[in-house]
Amino acid sequence: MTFSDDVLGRARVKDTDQLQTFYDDLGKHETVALWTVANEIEPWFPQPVSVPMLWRYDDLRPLVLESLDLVKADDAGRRVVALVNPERKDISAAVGLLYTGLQVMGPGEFMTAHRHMAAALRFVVEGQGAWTVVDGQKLRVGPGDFAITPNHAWHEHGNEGTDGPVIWQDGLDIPLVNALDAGFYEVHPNLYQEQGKVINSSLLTHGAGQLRPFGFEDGWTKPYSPLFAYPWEQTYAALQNAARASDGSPYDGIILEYANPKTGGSVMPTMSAHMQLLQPGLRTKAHRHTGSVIYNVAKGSGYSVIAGRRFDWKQGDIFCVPSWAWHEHANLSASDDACLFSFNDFPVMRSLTFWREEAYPDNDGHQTTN
Ligand code: GTQ
Repeated sequence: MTFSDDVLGRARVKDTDQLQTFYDDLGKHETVALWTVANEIEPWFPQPVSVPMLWRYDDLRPLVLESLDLVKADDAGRRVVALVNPERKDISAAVGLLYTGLQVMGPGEFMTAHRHMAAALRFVVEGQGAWTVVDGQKLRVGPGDFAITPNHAWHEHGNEGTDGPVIWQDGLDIPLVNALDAGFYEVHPNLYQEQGKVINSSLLTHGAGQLRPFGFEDGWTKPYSPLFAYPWEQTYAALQNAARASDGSPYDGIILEYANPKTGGSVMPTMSAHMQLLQPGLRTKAHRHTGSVIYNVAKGSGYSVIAGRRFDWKQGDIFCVPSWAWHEHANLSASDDACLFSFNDFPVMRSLTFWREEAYPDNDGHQTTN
């Protein structure tokens, strides 16, 4: 579909020498005639600057491991290889206003505590022994686990394993926070947090799904989930169970949102996350929506068609879908599951009433690839 701007109600002023002089005069006073920029700043529909991207884990992993020997984690602050959209280098975003990176920690390594306005989440890609202390609570996380670091919560990370490095994916809303000029950052006054005695206490207390604490742990008033870590085994079992009873979404297969057990809503106010199961041979239909999404292939292999382009993926690969881009997914295997972890800025879209969604109207719901 193409839209012409040459319609009543859209800016359609023809240039003249006299107007050009007028525009120059406006420019001298740091002003502009709205009608010269109106169609650009008020597009008919979202025009993301970010492009669809796929980063292959086979390409990134050797570089991430190389950084282990090159810089000390605490010297770097965080030893992270950030994934940057070629069109968003100015703000270090992977897509839209979302940041992502691969963080590596060697055996026995740990870092000092800090907090910032940006919210963070982690998806563990490989390695045993990772921990993070969030709000004074120590969480142990392993491959496939999802964990949150809500905004302004103190956090510090480490790897107490002995076998080898841990690599996890960080997801943060740094570009969003910066776009709103709201960034603050603090180093912990004692460098390290005091820790509660029980490890994974939020999981032990709040991790039983529909079985909620009754008459205790009621005082939670923070605007994020009291559950900080979501283990892979529980997540995968939930997907398999749902698959026995439902076909899931036509666009995403069996897809589950990591929820705040207090509200049923997203884990944090700015970002939400999903894990989805694409059953063997499944090909979803295309849709598009406002909001940006970053995926990590948790299991299996397949492909996604994003804005008409096919991206083949396998475990560990990271790819992104810009706002309002058509997208659909396929599991190529006839025998094996594929699982996609993803995180997004949907809570921002919803709370600001910016959420829009539509199904691909043609070709039985499938894009033609170019
Ligand atoms: O772990 O707090 O990848 O502050 C980028 C910025 C991780 C973190 C990143 C951060 C962090």
